[in-house]
Amino acid sequence: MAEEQVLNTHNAEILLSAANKSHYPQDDLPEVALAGRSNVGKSSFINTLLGRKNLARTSGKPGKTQLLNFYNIDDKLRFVDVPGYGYARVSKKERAKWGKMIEEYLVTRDNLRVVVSLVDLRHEPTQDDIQMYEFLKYYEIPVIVVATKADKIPRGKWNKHESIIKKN
Ligand SMILES: Nc1nc2c(ncn2[C@@H]2O[C@H](COP(=O)(O)OP(=O)(O)OP(=O)(O)O)[C@@H](O)[C@H]2O)c(=O)[nH]1
Ligand SMILES: [Mg+2]
Repeated sequence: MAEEQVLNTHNAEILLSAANKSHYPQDDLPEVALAGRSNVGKSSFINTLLGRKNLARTSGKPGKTQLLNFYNIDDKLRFVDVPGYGYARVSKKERAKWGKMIEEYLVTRDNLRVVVSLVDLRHEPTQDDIQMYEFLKYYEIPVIVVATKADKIPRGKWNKHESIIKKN
């Protein structure tokens, strides 16, 4: 592989947090967005991929990520940590605001190449998970479904739970 194509994942940093379009980075680097229910492990997934403990802030309490957080990976691509949906303990108004923020990003962002949609392997996909998947399909945004928290169920049940997710 030519040297300029190697991605140095150690060279990663938070770039900015955005509440709307006017704050997005203005260039044409490709972006990978992480979507999923609040607390499913989006921020943890970014840290795991990059081999970092605490680059993306995580929390045992849902609702940690409240803005679109853009991470610069080696000046070649970005991860975009998106606030989680389905978090019940925020007001309706607040939830509508988050929904708009996420939708604006997903629908209008030319840099977006793929959405990694995280689901909890322990449970059937929620209505919100299914709605997100259908939304992405409708807008023809490529999506990769990744299951988290596999370590919380016995290995022998992975296949069964995987097929439940695939069925939905
Ligand atoms: N056991 C286990 N715990 C996990 C896994 N992924 C995440 N967690 C834990 O789940 C909690 C939530 O993780 P976050 O990465 O903050 O979740 P998030 O999806 O970013 O949540 P919001 O920012 O609220 O939308 C934390 O306590 C993590 O340590 C996993 O694969 N296995
Ligand atoms: Mg988060």
